[in-house]
Amino acid sequence: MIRAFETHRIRKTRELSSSLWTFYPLSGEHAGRRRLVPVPGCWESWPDTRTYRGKAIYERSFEAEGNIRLVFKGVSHTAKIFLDGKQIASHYNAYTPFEALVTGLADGTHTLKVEVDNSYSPASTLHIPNDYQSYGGITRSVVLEMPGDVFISKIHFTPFRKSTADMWYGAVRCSLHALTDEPVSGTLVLNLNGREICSLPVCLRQQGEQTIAFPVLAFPGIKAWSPGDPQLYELQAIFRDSQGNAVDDLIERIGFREIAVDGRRLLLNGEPFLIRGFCRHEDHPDFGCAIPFQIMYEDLSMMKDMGANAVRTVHYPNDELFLDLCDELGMLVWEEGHARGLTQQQMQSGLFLEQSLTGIREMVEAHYNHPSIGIWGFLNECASDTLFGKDCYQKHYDLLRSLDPSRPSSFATCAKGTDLCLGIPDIVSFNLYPEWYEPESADVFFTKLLCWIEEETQGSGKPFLITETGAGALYGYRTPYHVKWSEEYQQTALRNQLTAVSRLVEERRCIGVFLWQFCDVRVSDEWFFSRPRTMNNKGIVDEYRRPKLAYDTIKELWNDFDALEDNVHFS
Ligand code: ADA
Repeated sequence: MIRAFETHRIRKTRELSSSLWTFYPLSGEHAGRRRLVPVPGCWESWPDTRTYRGKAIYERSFEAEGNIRLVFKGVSHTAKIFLDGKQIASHYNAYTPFEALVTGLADGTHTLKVEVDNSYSPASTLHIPNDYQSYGGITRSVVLEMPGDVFISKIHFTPFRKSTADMWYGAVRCSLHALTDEPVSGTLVLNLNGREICSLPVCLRQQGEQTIAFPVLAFPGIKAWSPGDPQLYELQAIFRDSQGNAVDDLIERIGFREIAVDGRRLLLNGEPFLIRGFCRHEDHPDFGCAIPFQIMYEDLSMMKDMGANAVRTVHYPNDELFLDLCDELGMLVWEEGHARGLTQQQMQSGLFLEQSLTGIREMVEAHYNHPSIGIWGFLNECASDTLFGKDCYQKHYDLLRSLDPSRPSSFATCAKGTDLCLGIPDIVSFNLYPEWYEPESADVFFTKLLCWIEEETQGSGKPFLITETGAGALYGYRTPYHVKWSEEYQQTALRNQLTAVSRLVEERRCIGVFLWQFCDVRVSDEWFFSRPRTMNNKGIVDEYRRPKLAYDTIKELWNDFDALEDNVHFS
């Protein structure tokens, strides 16, 4: 399954995933041993390769002729793509999509070979041993597209209102890609829910991509998107040639919503928005990071059942299918660029800046149109307490701003008392673990931190968000002694943390919280010393999504947040 909706009605496409591919590792005990494996999937899910770190080959054949575009939604973590023995693309980073374009392919059967590498090495600055697992494999879907000589490569839709009036407007840009040297003219048409709303004559004079901006469009009678009422519309761009034949199309699902920072408040469609969210890793014991659609749905339903209205995609961009579900089911998303816990020394590695900024660019480009994405996140808990780090943070913020001025961006830090970067983001966001790593009560701890932010940093006057809080519990470990790692301890810690957050919300000093974390996740072996079971056990549900005691507590407390939200609205 590629997306939760149809993305083309004219362009011919075929899914190459949702099928078995030939697979073999290139080194280790089982080097060269061929077998059939499912794509998408992680090789850690199969007996011979549960602990394999290295290179492996995936192969399959397909029939095609003419122009083809192979779209890989995610390969973990480094990919080299070969078609009929010739390399046609390469890509680093498991969590962003990429494509390979080939023209003039002869009619017949072609062999696609993907070399996948999940090694830790100096060539990989973001996939490193960490407090989550970097898996190996073709972990998201693969699509074969067969475009004509012109295809629409992107639609870029930005909704806005003038003041807070009811009328919605949209800025639409389309990128067209010509695969021929001959000039091509035609018409670019936009349809909203099947009805034409605009068309423009276009002339492509040379090969390559050209971006066309439509004049600002007014959209009367639109219903806005919000988590409580996630209204979606279908925006289809069609390219017609000079004879009027429909040559190519691209469909996006859009929503009309505005997200903005106003003083200390976060506004969604002009109204204060209170975040009740979960941090969620793409992780499951049976599937690694290649999460099936049904599990994505189940995760979101459990979050909603507890009263959540938001999700933070720690610590990397997520599968588009998950974002499609957030759009459709109504969840505000903090989507995060890939980087967790890097020291200054790691950030100084030659490749870091290029790999991290490329990841940001690819994330925004691929996910720009999702109405559910409300905040872009970057550089979780990296060296924001050093001058070198500050320069990197500024570069990331500036890039995000230039790619998307329509959404706020922020980073999650834990540098209490030492962060040098709080002047940079639109929202000041902290990961805080009172009553777990920190002995102080949540109430005292949050208050002290806020005083420091307000009195001594450039974060003063900005919205304040808690991007992580929580405590560990081993599923099924129940004891009357209230010790750490018990379900009872986690339940109490979360109750205290959430009660302290709601007090800050009442005082208009906090815009909400993302709990750490939705489910228990596997971590790298190197993290065993502070992670029983080599898992991060702060999930509210365990890795199989079985609820711990804290589940009902959150559900109860987030009901109270509903009342708080009304209160914030009327202030
Ligand atoms: C951090 C970090 C998370 C996780 C968490 C924890 O705040 O951002 O990735 O490691 O701590 O469980 O300690």
